[in-house]
Amino acid sequence: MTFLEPGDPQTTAEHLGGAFREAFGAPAQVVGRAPGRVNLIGEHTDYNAGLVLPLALAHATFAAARRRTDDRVRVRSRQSDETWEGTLAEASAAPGWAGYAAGVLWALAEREGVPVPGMDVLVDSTVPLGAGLSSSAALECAVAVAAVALADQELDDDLRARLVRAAMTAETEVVGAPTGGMDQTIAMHGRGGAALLIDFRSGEHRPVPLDLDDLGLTVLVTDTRVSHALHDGGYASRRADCEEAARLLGLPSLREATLEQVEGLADDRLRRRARHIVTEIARVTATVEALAEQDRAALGRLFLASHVSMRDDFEISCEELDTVVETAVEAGAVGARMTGGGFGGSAVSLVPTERVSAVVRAIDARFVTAGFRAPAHLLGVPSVGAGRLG
Ligand code: GAF
Repeated sequence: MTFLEPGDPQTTAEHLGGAFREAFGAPAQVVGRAPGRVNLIGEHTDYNAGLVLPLALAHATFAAARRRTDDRVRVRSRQSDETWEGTLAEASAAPGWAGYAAGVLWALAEREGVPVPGMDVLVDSTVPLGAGLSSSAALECAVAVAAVALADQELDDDLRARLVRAAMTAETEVVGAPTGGMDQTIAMHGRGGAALLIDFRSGEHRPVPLDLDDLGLTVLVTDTRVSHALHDGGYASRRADCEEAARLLGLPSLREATLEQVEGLADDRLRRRARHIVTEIARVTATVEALAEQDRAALGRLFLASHVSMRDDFEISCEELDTVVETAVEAGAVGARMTGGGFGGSAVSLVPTERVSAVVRAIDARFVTAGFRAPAHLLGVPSVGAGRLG
């Protein structure tokens, strides 16, 4: 059974240090690390002022950096070997992956007033790219952490909040993906052994202990390897539908809507979109309660209801994701659902630990029979949020 491994952070950082010296001819001075995430439940609710319950993965992105004597920025990735170079001002228009890495430096300096020196940056990642596990936010946050470490700033709660905002600005304004903030928040505030309940109306978040041993469950994440991109039309059109539904109901956001109000919407598509949001927010609260009560059956029902809602009402699933969910449950998972933005990417299953091998084998076999590309699996171990290494 092979899982995508997160690797040991210190070893990854050492390799990155060696590669940095080769790429830029001098040693790195700091290394920032930021994790990917898997969302347990609460999908597309963040930009509706709702609730989400993600956990930070052990899989992470690392950014090694060195201060320059001029104000230029060079960012390079071990994944693509492409270098982007320019001034901080030019970073606001950096294309492709550099939009996240250099864009966040621009946002830190220009929007958050955080001093950012000229620097060379090399990144490496164990978060699978394009798998709906928030590799973009991990990239933004790892670079941001490295930048503030170079500027000798202490990463306290206030600075973490500014880094979250800068990472969101890079994503929405530089890359053009109108995302809601869950990924950046969990990357900066993740806790070992806990999921994070984030309330996007109050802006508050708190850890929700996730004692998987006590529950006898493993969080299995399956990447369908169907490509998923947040800057194409699907994500933005769901967001526009939600905003239109709230407007028609005369509400500031769907967080304020009741199911009764939503069922009264005349437009079938908007009614279904809004129904997903209202029921999904309620499922987040119910999941937190089920975790506290260690009620595995309730967790399973909530996961499946969430998946059905995303498949039928929000229409963001795909055949491969539906296949993972169906097969995982048939092979013994307590519950399973697609996770993240949708249109491909990953599913998350809660699997009795002794059934993990059987579930993985069943999914792999079903993908072969269906003629799908082989999926990849990893274990969702709740891990710590972004920080400086060493
Ligand atoms: C993506 C977005 F980036 C998040 O903000 C969130 O909306 C998620 O999709 C869906 O829950 O990861």
